[in-house]
Amino acid sequence: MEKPTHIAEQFSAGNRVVQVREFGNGNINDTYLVILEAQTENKFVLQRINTHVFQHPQRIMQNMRVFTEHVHRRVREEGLSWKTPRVMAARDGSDFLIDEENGFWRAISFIQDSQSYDTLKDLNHAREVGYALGMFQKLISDLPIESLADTLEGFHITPRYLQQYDNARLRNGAHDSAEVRYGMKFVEERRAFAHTLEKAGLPLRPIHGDPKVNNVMIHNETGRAISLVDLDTVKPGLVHYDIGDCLRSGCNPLGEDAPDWEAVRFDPELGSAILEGYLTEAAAFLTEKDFAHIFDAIRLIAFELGLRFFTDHLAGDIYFKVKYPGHNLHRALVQFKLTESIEAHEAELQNIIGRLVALEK
Ligand code: GN1
Ligand code: MG
Repeated sequence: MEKPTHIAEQFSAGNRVVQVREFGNGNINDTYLVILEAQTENKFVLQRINTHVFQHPQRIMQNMRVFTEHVHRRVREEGLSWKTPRVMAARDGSDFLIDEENGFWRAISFIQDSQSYDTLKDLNHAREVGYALGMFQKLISDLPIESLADTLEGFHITPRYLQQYDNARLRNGAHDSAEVRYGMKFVEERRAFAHTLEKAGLPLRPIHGDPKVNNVMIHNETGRAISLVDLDTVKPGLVHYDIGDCLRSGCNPLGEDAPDWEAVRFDPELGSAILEGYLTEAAAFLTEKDFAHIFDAIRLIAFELGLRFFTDHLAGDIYFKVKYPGHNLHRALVQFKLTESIEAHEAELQNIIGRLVALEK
């Protein structure tokens, strides 16, 4: 921890750094929690941005400034109890630091008295996670998309991932493991479906991009969601990808790394609770056309993430961090199983969506 500790000292505003430890389960950036000797705000989050993935990290910081200013103003004006992480300045006053190996570091405040969880604890937690996404999208729904830079080109455009998959498959020649063959067949059967949201004529709006369960901060005492963190992929996109991602992560109780991928299932009851919480905030800015594509969004994003992991496996693990060879293949199979389960629950999910939307009208 010598390096992160040394960097942390540059962001600690003169306070003594007591401890630096790895934090969270991010698949892209390196994340650390820094503990300070300080009266108030005795921790912050330090991150080294993966510049292989985010090739223009300054754009992330620029978006964070635009985003934070906008949300802070709305929260203040409307008297909401909602928190947004602040960017912390380095010693020289800038909001990032580049080390001697060209590593890009930035620090953000920790949302006090709260924590996040990798899986949903109960239906109440599910409603809070949905509410958090609805609140987040509502707060940025009036932010002009032109004011946000594209921090990651092609992110959540499913047909682009299909193209990358085709390239990786061609370059890699023959793969004859049964699991790879299952994956390839799975993708082939859903080729046309990959275009469904891009062809639907939905509007671009500001989105979060990664609203999975463990990015929602839950207040330790009240159990209420008070923040949605991980703002690197806030950019113009389709809100449907956010909705889908929230359910994809929330309704898979066995998790993204389920040891037995064949046992993975989508839990519609948790899905219903997430959507219920989401719509309390989001129904006001969504249209009939948006509602009509919610089911497709849930199915598509599980498929998309599976496709992304699968492609990365074929390409030699160049995008997502892996803990062992075959990790990305395993993750892909988990998402494909989840997709299959979502497909099997289509009628039930369409009913749930119809009922919840009707309630909000
Ligand atoms: C990545 O690094 P992390 O865990 O915040 C990925 C998301 C995936 C997620 C799956 C920029 O997010 O799109 O949904 O892994 N982020 C990027 O766990 O690709
Ligand atoms: Mg993320």
